[in-house]
Amino acid sequence: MRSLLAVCLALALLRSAPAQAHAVLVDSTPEISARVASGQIALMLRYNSRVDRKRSRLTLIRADHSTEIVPIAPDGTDDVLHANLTLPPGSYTIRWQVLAVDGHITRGDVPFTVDGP
Ligand SMILES: [Cu+2]
Repeated sequence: MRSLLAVCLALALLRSAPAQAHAVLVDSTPEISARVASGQIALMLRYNSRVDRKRSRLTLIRADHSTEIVPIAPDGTDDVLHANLTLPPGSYTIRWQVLAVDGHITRGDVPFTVDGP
């Protein structure tokens, strides 16, 4: 009974969320247009609201336009996406697509450069 009440309360809160609650990127690692060292890169994307990790997608785009889906790590809070990349020097873009709690999908790009050792 207590958990049912909690679910109802959560639904009520969701419905009263403002219509403009779709996710906007507010911070990232690497930052947009940043230069990072080659090797392992801890990718982090932070949004202004919670996102549905299971219905969100990260795609790595290389300079030759080839692409690769980047697995989203399960850790972190609901407004953050984490992923681990190991990349040789070059120019890359992370294309993100996320589903926010208001049911709206937003997309964007984080371009960055990996420098040589
Ligand atoms: Cu929205």
